[in-house]
This record gives sequence, C-alpha cells and structure tokens, in this order.
Amino acid sequence: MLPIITIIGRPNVGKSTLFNIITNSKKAIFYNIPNVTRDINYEIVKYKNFEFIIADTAGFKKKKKIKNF
Ligand SMILES: Nc1nc2c(ncn2[C@@H]2O[C@H](COP(=O)(O)OP(=O)(O)O)[C@@H](O)[C@H]2O)c(=O)[nH]1
Ligand SMILES: [Mg+2]
Repeated sequence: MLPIITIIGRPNVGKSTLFNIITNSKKAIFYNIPNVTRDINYEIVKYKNFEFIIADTAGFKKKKKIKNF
C-alpha cells in the first residue's frame, strides 16, 4: 500500500492546479470558479526513489452552499 498525500483546502485556492503540476497532467479540471472539482482524483507519483498516491479533493465546503447537491 502506497502512502497517500491528499490536497485539501478551501475552494479555488489552486489545489487542482497543484495536482496537475505534481502529476504532470491535465487530469484535474481547474477553473476560476469554486466547487469545480467534485470527485476525488487519484494519481500515482514517482519521485526519485519515492512512490506515493496523490489525491485532489473538492476541498472544504458547506453542503447547503452548493446547488443541486
Ligand atoms: N495567481 C495564481 N493563480 C493560481 C495559482 N494556482 C492556481 N491559480 C488559479 O486559481 C484558480 C483556481 O484554481 P484551481 O486549481 O481550480 O483551485 P481548486 O478549486 O483549489 O482546485 C484557477 O483560475 C487557477 O488558474 C497560483 O499559484 N497563482
Ligand atoms: Mg479543484
């Protein structure tokens, strides 16, 4: 089992952008509107001799603030 590093934080602070940079991908959709990321994205990252799973999350949010939740 690989260690999992999870990116958490408030909406629209750059979590998905950071995820894409670390995984060298465009997998996570980033946008300048909060709450774009809803599902958790996972990717295996190999850095030097270290291997881990990185997870991009939707971050903190209050349920009642999200439409159609
Ligand atoms: N100025 C600036 N904008 C950034 C940076 N990282 C991300 N952004 C922008 O901030 C917005 C939100 O980014 P996103 O990755 O979707 O944030 P998330 O909601 O935390 O996943 C996008 O318009 C990004 O282009 C940064 O380091 N500096
Ligand atoms: Mg995001």
